Amino acid sequence: MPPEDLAPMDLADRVLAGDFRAVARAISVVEREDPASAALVGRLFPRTGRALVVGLTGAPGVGKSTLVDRLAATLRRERLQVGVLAVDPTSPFSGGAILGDRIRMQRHTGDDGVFVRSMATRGQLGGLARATDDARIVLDAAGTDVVLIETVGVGQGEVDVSRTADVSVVVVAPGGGDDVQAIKAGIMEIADVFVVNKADRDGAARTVAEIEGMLSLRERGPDEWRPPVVRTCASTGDGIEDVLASVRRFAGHGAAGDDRARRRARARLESILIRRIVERIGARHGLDDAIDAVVAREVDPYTAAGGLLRRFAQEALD
Ligand SMILES: Nc1nc2c(ncn2[C@@H]2O[C@H](COP(=O)(O)OP(=O)(O)O)[C@@H](O)[C@H]2O)c(=O)[nH]1
Ligand SMILES: [Mg+2]
Repeated sequence: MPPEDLAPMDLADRVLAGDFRAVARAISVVEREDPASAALVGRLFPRTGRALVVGLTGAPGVGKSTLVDRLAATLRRERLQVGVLAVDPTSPFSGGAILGDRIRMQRHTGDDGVFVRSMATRGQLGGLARATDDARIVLDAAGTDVVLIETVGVGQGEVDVSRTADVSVVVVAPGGGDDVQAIKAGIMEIADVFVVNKADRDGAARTVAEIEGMLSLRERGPDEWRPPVVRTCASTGDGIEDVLASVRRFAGHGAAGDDRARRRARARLESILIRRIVERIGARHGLDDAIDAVVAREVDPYTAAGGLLRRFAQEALD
């Protein structure tokens, strides 16, 4: 039976058997938040927890896709199953970056050990982080050893997406003073490993020095992780092994991983709770009326929210 026609439980079983077509189908299901999502994730979740999820974040053009391609090839030589998720909110499906990724990744198509997928953007970034987190569950359950997630680091939403990873790699290239500015503006905190790609270009040493300079300004406890700065030339493959070694070292640095898993679980639970409560309040307790009242300045937002919550809680007690 084609995966499109399968009931969620049968689809889940095919995913667990490692069937790539079923994996693709299951990711579509979670991506559009099909009603079958919850049942599917519920079935898959107990069989997850094995995959190492690596996020690569950085400005467009720094070489993330080229790096991902090289990393995937290296992991394949170790006979590991690899999943690649390309998440690029600045570029909807018609956009150049994803098309480029598709073409570049074709080197791996036909290789049963690499699953490549672009995540569609449905407008809001919160949705993208959620969909990526669910896609991670699908790939993990399907027996993927390493999931590589490529995201464009331009705003807060991308930081959210990168937090779905166990290890966050921030990629920069020399020449763009912009890149280092961007790091200062926020992605600094999420980096577990820095990669200065295009090390064949002038200015690579300076970019490394700038990042090292920023890192040395931060105080750290004796056992606290200090992000290494790795130089690569993704187009030739130089430094790829070092990136992998740094990623694995971070993954083995226990405490950090537990903390991250907890934060991720909290974010997931909170967002599901908020969504469900808002949906229920909206459907039964007059969220739209309250919105009208706030717009008309008949009531302030705190009082309106308090009233809605009271009615919601009252119903739960009845
Ligand atoms: N000189 C040089 N060019 C590179 C390197 N890595 C990638 N590129 C090129 O930079 C361009 C952008 O790479 P891409 O992987 O698409 O960047 P992304 O937008 O971050 O995914 C492509 O033309 C690559 O061939 C490198 O290490 N050195
Ligand atoms: Mg790319």
